[in-house]
Amino acid sequence: MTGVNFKNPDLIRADFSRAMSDMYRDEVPLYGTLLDLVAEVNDSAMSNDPGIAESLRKTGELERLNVERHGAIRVGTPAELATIARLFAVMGMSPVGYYDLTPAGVPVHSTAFRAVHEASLQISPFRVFCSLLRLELIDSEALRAFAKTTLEKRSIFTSRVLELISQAEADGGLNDADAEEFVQQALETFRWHSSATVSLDEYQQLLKQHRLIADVVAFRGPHINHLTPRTLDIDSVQVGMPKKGITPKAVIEGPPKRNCPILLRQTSFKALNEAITFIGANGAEQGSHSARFGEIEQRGVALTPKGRALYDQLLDQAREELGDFPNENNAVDYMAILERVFVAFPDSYSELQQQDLAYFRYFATEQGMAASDKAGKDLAALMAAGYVQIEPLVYEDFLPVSAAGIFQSNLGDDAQAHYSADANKDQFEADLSRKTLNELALYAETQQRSLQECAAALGVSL
Ligand code: OOG
Ligand code: NI
Repeated sequence: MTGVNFKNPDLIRADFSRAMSDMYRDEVPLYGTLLDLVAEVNDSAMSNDPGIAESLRKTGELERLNVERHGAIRVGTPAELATIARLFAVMGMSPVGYYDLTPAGVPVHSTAFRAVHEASLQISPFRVFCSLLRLELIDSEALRAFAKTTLEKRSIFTSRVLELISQAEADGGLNDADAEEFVQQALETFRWHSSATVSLDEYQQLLKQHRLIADVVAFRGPHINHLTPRTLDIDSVQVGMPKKGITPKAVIEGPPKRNCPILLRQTSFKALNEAITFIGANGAEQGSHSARFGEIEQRGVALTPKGRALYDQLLDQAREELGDFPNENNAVDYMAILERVFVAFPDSYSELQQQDLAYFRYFATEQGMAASDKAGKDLAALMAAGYVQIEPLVYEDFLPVSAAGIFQSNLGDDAQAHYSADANKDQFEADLSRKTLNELALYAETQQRSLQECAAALGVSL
């Protein structure tokens, strides 16, 4: 009988996330050091403020905190992108959002594969930021043709994983044994290769065009280039990194430190320089490549369209005042400007809720369930009476300006090309062979579900 014994895709994703983390920790020991530091900081954040742990427990985030991470890959062709989407779908991950990185001088556009329902996110919030190289942005015709044929020759998926994807699509899922094999086979796509598919000279030409182009074109597969654990206190991790022998990037991307964290703050350590064997007419040639790095993130509340517009406006204002991309030389100034400018962003959950700036989950309190004077009260009145409590809905996505900063800190400042190309979501979705989901609609749906559950628990209509 089909359909009965399929493994839950959320559990396949959890297994895959664990296997990926183990592989990366073996390959990049500094990532293991980072995981230890983040665990220490998270433990002390929770023991210093028991309210944090309580709030995380209520929303189900406590269980997911230690397994939480995101990664990133860069693929080279539409066919690779479409197949990666099918691979992630087996694990219950859908493409959410569209990110255009060309304004920041990076020749890619991207989406994030992740689970969309809060119950699935609670089992495994693992996400992958996936970028597609825009070959049309290579201006040398000869190099563009070389890149295209090189990419067309490679196969980034094992033949077994392709079979298992088709099987999952045809049958509607995978049983335990097939799911286990799927995880092992899928992992191969993300593995590092210390040998290139091109000569050192070809690599250097690609590199000259753009570091990122070399990273995508010169290798057999889209190696995972970082994995990012989630911390409850990114400022402490930033300060703690050098003590563990890790050098962080100059500025934390995203909003400044606040009482009520919003969206996403991120920092990373620089990519390692790793030895690579290139092919050569007269035998192998030795060289190196840097791509793999470590990153840490702190997630805050998801913003409504109104809140996001205010965030974008304040970030623009801070960057304009700085007059340059944030870097090592202006980092202190930038942080000061950012903090000053963001004073205009309300910093209590009640203001964020009342002004419709952020998304929340609503919970009926014991007092509310016992009360007899609920009928006819609206949400604000129920909250004022202490019958309903709110918890922030965590932001599950990425930020284009921050992502650009992360790319840049690893590619080097020399990687800032100027492209006149525009965002091209239609082309991206055609290449992906499906639509990307709108993240704001997903948050609104989760908020609505929680309002309905809350109303049902209280026996009122909201
Ligand atoms: C992806 C950079 C973006 C983030 O967390 O914003 C990213 C990449 O370097 O491929 O991972
Ligand atoms: Ni990242």
